[in-house]
Amino acid sequence: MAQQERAIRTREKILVAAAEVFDEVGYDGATISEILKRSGVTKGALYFHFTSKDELAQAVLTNQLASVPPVPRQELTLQEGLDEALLLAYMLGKGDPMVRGSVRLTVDQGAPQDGLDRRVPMQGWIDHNAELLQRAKEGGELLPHVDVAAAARMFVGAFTGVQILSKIMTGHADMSERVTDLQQHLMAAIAVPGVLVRLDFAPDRGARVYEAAMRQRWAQPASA
Ligand code: XVR
Repeated sequence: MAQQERAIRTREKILVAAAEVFDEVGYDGATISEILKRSGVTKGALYFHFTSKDELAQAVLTNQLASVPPVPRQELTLQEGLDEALLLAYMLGKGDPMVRGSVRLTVDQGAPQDGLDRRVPMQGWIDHNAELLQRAKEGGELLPHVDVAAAARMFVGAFTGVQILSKIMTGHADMSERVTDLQQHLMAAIAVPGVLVRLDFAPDRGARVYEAAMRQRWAQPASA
């Protein structure tokens, strides 16, 4: 059991190092030898867990949703969705390696045949948003015309767009403000008026959600 835990920690260390390198130099510029150096694990350990750069990158992509801790429950489901967006914006801005590396791998076009499946994290967010919006609908938080599947994709596409814009314009320094703008526009299009006025869009909310999410994560037994 202790041995199994050690293996999990070693795998995690390798993934964080890989994400760091992918964030800094992109998929094409990354080398296994640099990832190995960063990770501080032995060559044998690295090759036990991953046999190629492609496998490392795919694992970082697959880990994207799990690298954002669950946000604390809120009375309004739409506030939880908003909190997830502000939390993700905050983690990108503060330089969380897993989040940054994984997001860069997702949006970089890369060589035409680099073989990475970038749909994995994108489909994960779409499904996650659809589930959250469906709960919001059942709780009477959504305007009657809202198409849950369409809105779920709009949130992912719009977040990705402002993320790229913010990276180009400010190196992610204004991520929280851009995500607040985006959420104000999208929420106004889907929330009933009584819910819309109760939502807290404050850009600095992301930092507070992060602290609360981390406390909550450590207070719970480790799981998926
Ligand atoms: O769907 C998302 C949230 O509901 C907020 C709107 C976030 C989607 C993030 C997608 C990720 C991949 C590329 O960000 C990128 O820029 C949590």
